[in-house]
Amino acid sequence: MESFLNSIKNATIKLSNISTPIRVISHLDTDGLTSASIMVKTLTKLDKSFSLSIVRQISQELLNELKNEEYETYIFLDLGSGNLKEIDETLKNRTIFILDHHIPQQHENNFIHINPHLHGITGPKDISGAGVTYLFSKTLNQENKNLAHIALIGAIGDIQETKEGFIGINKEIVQDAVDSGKIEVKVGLRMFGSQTKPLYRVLQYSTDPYIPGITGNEEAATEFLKEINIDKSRKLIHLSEEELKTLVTSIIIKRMGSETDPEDVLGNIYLLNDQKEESPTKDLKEFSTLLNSCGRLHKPSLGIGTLLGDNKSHDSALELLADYKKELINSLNWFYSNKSSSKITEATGITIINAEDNVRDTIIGTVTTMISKSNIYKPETILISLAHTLASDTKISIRVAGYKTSDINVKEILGDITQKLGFSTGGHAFAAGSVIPQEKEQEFIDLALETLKKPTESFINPP
Ligand SMILES: [Mn+2]
Repeated sequence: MESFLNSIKNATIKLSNISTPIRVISHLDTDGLTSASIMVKTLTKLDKSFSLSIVRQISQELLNELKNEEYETYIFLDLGSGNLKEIDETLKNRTIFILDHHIPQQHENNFIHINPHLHGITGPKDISGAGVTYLFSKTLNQENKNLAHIALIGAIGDIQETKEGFIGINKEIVQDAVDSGKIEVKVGLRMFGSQTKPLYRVLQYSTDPYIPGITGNEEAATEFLKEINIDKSRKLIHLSEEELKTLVTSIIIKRMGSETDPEDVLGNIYLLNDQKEESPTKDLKEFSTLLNSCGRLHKPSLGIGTLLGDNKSHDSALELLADYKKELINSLNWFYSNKSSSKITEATGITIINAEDNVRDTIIGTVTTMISKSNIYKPETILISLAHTLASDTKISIRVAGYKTSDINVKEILGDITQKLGFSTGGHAFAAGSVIPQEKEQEFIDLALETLKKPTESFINPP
C-alpha cells in the first residue's frame, strides 16, 4: 500500500508541473464516467485546461486520432493498463498518465502509471478505476475527500461491493465518504430498487439474494406479499420497522433448505445525504445504474453532468433511464421470441446468441447477464452473445448461467478462443467481452461450439 501511495504522490507532483492543456480519455462504463467526473472536478479546481473524451475501449484508430492532436499530456482513466504497447508505440514523446485498475500488460514504458497491481494489490474488489482516480485527487488536495462517494459509485458499477460491504481500499473510501458527510451507510435488505421500485418488483428481480420460488416470478412475489400483509406497491424504504422484520424473516424462511446461508439477506445500503428520498440518485446502487444507462445509450455527458450536479443533465438522464429499460425489455423479448430460431444455438453446456443488429452492442452484455440469472439455462452453462457494432464489427459478450458465483473464469474461456482468431479479450472472470470483425463471426461461432460444447449427459456417465 505504501509503494502504491508513493507512486500516486509522485504522479501528483508531475501533474502539478504541467501547464499545457491536458487530454483526458476515460471509459464508457459507470466506473469510467465516475473516474472522469472526479478528474474533471480535480483539474477544474487546479485551474488546468483540459478536454475529455469517453470511449468504449482503446483501439488503434483512437490512438491514431489522439496522435494527430496537439496535446503534450494525456491522462487515461479506467483503461490503458491493458494497452501499454499500443499507447507507447503510437503516442511517442508525449507525457502519458494512466490511472487504471485492470491487469497491466507486460511492456517496458516510461509512463506515469498508477495501478494497484504494480504494487501487489491484486484483489478484484479492492479498488476501482474511480477509486484510483479518487486517491490521486485526494493526494493532490485533501479537500477532494468530498468526491469519495463518486468513487464508490464507480466501484459499485464494477460489481466490487460484496455481501460483506466494501473491502480493501474501497472500505477506506467509504470512511472518507462518511467523514465528509456525503453518505450514510445503513443496514437493510440487500436488494436493488428500494428507493424507486414497488416491493413486488424488488422481490421479483432479486437475484442476489435469491429467493427460491419468487425471484423471476411476478405472480409469486405478489402472492408472497399478500400472505404477509404488505401492500405490493409500497416501496421498501417506506416499510415500518415491524413490517421490515416480517419481510426479512419471511424471506429467510423461503430461503431455508435450498440456500447455504439463508440469513444472508441483509447488507449495507449507501445513501447520499443531499439527494431526495425516492430519487434514483439517492441510493448509490441505483445511481450506478443510471450512469450505466447513460453510457450504454451513448450519452455519457448526461451521466457526467449528473455527477457534476447539473440539474438539466439529471432530468435528461432520468428520461434516458426509462429509454434504457424499454430497450432492455425489447432486447429480452427478441431473445425469447427467437429462442428456437437459427440465431440462437443451444447445445449442452453452451448457448450462443447471435443477435446481429437486433440488440445494441452496448447493451448485449447486460442482456446476457439478465439471461444468465433468469433460470432458463442450467447453472454453469456458458452463454455467449454477439451483436453488430456501428463500426461493422461484432461485439462478443460471455457470461455463465446461475445466480451463484461460479468458479468458471469466462475471461479465460473467451480469451482462448479469440486468441486463435488473433483478437484479445477484456473484462473480468465473471463477465468478459471482445470485438472481432464481422467477417470472423461464423468462424468464431464454429470455434466456440467446437471448444465448449460438452458431450451429452449419457456420455458423461458411462454405463
Ligand atoms: Mn473499472
